[in-house]
Amino acid sequence: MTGFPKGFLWGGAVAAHQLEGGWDAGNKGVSIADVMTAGDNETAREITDGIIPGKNYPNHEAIDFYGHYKEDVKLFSELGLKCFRTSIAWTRIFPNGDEDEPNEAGLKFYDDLFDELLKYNIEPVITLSHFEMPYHLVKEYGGWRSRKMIDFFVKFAEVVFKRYKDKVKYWMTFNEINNQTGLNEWGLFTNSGILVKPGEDAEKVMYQAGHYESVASAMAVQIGHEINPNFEIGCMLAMGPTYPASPDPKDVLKAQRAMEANYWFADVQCKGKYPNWLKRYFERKEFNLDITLADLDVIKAGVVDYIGFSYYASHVIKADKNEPDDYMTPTKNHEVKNPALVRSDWGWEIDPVGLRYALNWFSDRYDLPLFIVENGLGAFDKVTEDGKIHDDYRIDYLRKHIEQMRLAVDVDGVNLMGYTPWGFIDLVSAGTGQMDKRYGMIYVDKNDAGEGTLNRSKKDSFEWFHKVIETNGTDL
Ligand code: BGP
Repeated sequence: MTGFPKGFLWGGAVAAHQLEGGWDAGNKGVSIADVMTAGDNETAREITDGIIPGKNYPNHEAIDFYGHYKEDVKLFSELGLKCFRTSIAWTRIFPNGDEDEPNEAGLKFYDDLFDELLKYNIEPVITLSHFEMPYHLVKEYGGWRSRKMIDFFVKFAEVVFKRYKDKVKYWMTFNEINNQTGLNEWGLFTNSGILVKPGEDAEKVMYQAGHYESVASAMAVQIGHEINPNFEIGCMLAMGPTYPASPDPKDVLKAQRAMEANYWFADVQCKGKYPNWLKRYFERKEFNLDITLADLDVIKAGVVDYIGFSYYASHVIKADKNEPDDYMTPTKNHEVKNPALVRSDWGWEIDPVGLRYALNWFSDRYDLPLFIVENGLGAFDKVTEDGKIHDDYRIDYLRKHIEQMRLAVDVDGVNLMGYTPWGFIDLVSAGTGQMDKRYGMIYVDKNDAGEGTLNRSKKDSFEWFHKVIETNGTDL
């Protein structure tokens, strides 16, 4: 066994809107995350029209990393992190998104944060857009339904690439781009700032927005490489493999089609072209999307350097008897439970072997370096009488996933750059807008009602992960 390569990027991942707080500090503008309500498993989060006092609290204050970043980064260094994945809040740099000049106070905050990280030899890994676009762009332009978004995003990217060119090497353009535009059950594309209008073809809107985001991503990759040829700029996809429910060839084909439908962005961002099935699909559906020849050239020239992806769970799919031959109907309707797996408190199917499957799937298709930039267990943590959190369930989850990563590297020859578990410091959940779905190795004293001291403390998983990093993944 050779184990993980030297220089493997062990780290932790977060996103600006889920931990920073300081929602209006330093001239920051209002982001789409700032106007969202909290939800739970039954109630979906909603976008309110502007800020309604008391209703949009979760992301406003979060865990106030904005005010605590120095003590937090010190803790990250004690944990032994080699890298720290976060995003730059777009609204700190361009508060409305369409200004001519960037906001110096916002730029200065990230200068200070990156300096603090580098002081401890922690490499920043930066996502440009992580579910937090300026709300003004949603109101004025309809979010990613507008082509104008390409210019706004590329300008933002260029400004931060230039400013941090000597501090940041690893970048990603859009967090979970296949989720940004993903249709969800509420027909609301929160992540791309699109509210579907009654009577509108939601699927068409989604593909159009996905195209504009793909062009913007490819432009940013090209500009980034011009600014600093040493930049490593990746895509970022939400990966959850889909298995067939049975050996029935219809189920197998259905699962294959579901994988294509979920990961076509990878073809666009890694191969620089649309897959054939999707081009045919656009024609058959008569979408007549706004896709120009110049756009296709941009996409071709802006392929990424690596594939970043999140991995939490896998899915199982079943073809229904009256399945139309195109096999491309929304996958959710056909999902079934996997009897071989147990589920998290939130019903996510825990599947470490699926991570090895996912690594091989990406590796075989794209032959690019891979970076697992999110993985982890959302759970209810209990502070016990000794004042500690004994999260052996989290250790067990992470250990089993790291074991599968190691097999993928050692046995399958996958080129894996690093591993940054999600929410390694407790933060606001993107799905529920609540604090109680915790992923952290660092506990933050704050509850769903927004009460708590904000004190940070180490869970058992903290010491465990520290040892994992120290031994480069050999002592699990
Ligand atoms: C991913 C997002 C993260 C994060 C994570 C966990 O989709 O990129 O922002 O929140 O999921 O999801 P949740 O917070 O809903 O548990």
